[in-house]
Amino acid sequence: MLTQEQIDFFNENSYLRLEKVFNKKEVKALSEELDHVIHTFCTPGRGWEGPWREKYLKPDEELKAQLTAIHELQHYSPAWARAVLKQRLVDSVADLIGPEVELHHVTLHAKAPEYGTPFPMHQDMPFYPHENGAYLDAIVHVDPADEEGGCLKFLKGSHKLGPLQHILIGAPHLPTDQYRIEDAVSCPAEAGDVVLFSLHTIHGSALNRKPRWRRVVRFGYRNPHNRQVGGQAMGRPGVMVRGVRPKVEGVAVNVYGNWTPPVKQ
Ligand SMILES: O=C(O)CCC(=O)C(=O)O
Repeated sequence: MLTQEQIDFFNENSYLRLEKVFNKKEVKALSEELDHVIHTFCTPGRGWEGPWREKYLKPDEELKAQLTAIHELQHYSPAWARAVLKQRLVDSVADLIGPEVELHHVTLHAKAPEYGTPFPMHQDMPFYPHENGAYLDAIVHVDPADEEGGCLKFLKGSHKLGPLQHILIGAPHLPTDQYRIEDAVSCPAEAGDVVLFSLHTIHGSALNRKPRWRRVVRFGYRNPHNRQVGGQAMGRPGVMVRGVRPKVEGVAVNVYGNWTPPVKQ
């Protein structure tokens, strides 16, 4: 699915933008169903906390900054349930970490207009650590995002550093003086584009200053052989989106959740 040029780009830059993965009609359905979920289930919050906020935001911005988040949209909306299985997307992910691909989680980040909360430079590893780097985040753009609109930013080549020690005050983040957002490469994207990056890629994003929402949704995909060692959704089996689940030592597929079925006599 991916060209050698795209794979080389990912290996060198630690991210890859896939253009027009979702067409206009699909984006419209994703956008409308997402708005329904947001209005029915979400309350805007301040976004990630921590000392980094003083470095990224002026005092008035710090007070006004807003972010709306919710997990597992595929449980709320058929358009999002279809999206996690999108063939071109899961085949592209498989080219980088496959052949089998398991969905690990889905998370919305909707930055509010004019004061949409930024994200400090970080790896996603501390949020859901895994044994190795065979894990990709796929950021589905429901709205376009450019420099002024709080687009994603990446430190080139950073995924090769492996897991790094993060500051654990507020949300995990990296020291702002060593991993500077000013040194990162911006990745503007259009609605329908998907940006892939590794669990170990150092990334962040600036304030959304545009007078409209910037909605993106993160799909976390892993090779099912890559065992999770802690954090978000630990122990929860995910939907296999490519290939059939392999048996992996130490990974139980606990379809009962916390309920123990009665023993049938
Ligand atoms: O939504 C953003 O701008 C940043 C997203 C991010 O840092 C993440 O999904 O890990």
